[in-house]
Amino acid sequence: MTRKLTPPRPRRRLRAISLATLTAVVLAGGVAATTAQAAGSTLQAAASESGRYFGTAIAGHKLSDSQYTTIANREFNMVTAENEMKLDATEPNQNQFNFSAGDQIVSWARSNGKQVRGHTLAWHSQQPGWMQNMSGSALRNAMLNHVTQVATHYRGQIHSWDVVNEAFADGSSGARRDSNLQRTGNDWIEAAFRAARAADPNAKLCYNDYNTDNWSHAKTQAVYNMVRDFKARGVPIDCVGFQAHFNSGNPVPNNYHETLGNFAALGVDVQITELDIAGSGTSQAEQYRGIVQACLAVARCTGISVWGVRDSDSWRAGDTPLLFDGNGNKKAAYHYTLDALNAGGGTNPDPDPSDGCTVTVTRSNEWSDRFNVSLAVSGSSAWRVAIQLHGGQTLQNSWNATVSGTSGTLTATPNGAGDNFGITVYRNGNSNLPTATCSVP
Ligand code: 9MR
Repeated sequence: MTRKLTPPRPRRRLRAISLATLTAVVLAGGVAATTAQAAGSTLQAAASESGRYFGTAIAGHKLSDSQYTTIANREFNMVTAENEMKLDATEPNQNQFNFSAGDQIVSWARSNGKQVRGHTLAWHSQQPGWMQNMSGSALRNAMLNHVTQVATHYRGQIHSWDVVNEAFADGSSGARRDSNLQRTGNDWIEAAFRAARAADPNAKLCYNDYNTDNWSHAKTQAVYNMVRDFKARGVPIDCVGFQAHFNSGNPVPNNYHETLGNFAALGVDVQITELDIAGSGTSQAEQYRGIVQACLAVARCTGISVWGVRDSDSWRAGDTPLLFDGNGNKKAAYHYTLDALNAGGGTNPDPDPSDGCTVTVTRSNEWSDRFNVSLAVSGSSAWRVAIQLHGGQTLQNSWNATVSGTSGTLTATPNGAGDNFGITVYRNGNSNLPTATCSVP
């Protein structure tokens, strides 16, 4: 069976407006909004609003952990096998293939309605022992046989394959990474892509790498030049995967959107394939928001996958780089990511901008029991903002405005401190970003 990605829709699908939102808009004196807030309540639902997927790496040995599978099944609709489809797992002895661990993950994914990214067919790392010791045409042929056999086994079940992984060197050289595969000849990458296309013509074929996020880095430029050359010469490549493993030594670049956009302009999809960001709290959350915003700004950025479910599942667990803590609780990074997917930019815009002023709503700080919301008014210095809290949420505090009400619909008016104000909201189990409508009284 062939499953193909629906291309991102140019406009978000309109979702049913909730009674609460409708009431808020009517109470605020506005016209019932025609562009309701979508508010997908899971990562996969929110990403689907723009036709994108949201995925995770899955480790087969964790599929018996019900907390793990509950979160994974609820939040994600794309699955990457963290290790189970790699070369050492699938061909432990030459020409003896073992697909049991990979099949288990594909089976879990498909029985739960999820798509699968294949990872990875040709890589210098995690080669089985027999391959590590090979060279020359024997290695080239063994590599091509591996690509063919594995892609054939999974034919029709893979959304995108990381055909070749991590083939460029780090640092300023812009060179290919030295490896036994590279020493078989510079054309090994395109040979692998051609073999993968022949074996599974419907899978999207990706080149996947890390440290390729900053547009000005030599490695990014080198991969870009290879993809441009492949497109010019008709080598079958459909996508570029950006692993996106970030920490203080490799921070989220502020030109990420430019990087994704420039690759997409070559005529390939771009995918964020292994996202994790070392850190905690608001600072980590803001970086996740930036990544989502960069992807949403590029039409051909078709999806985002994080590299694990909970921090404790991460290959760098000590960096707490994921969206759920070790107990399965949603972190600030989760809420910022969900907001950004829902609103296209991490803000809820005024659903009725026709009545003299507008307001945007942005999450701005997080604690376990409460969070801050920043509201920015424009269009008039005389304003009245109706803020719709979600079910359970209550007001703790406000600043730079006079705010009345404690739950449901709050009303804010200027108190002389300008047009930017804020509130602190107790979650009481509901972390959705409030919505707001501005009018001129
Ligand atoms: O998360 C994977 C970890 O469990 C393995 O031990 C490791 C072995 O190389 O690979 C990790 O996944 C890597 C991925 O396959 C390719 N990009 C970098 C990932 C993190 O190291």
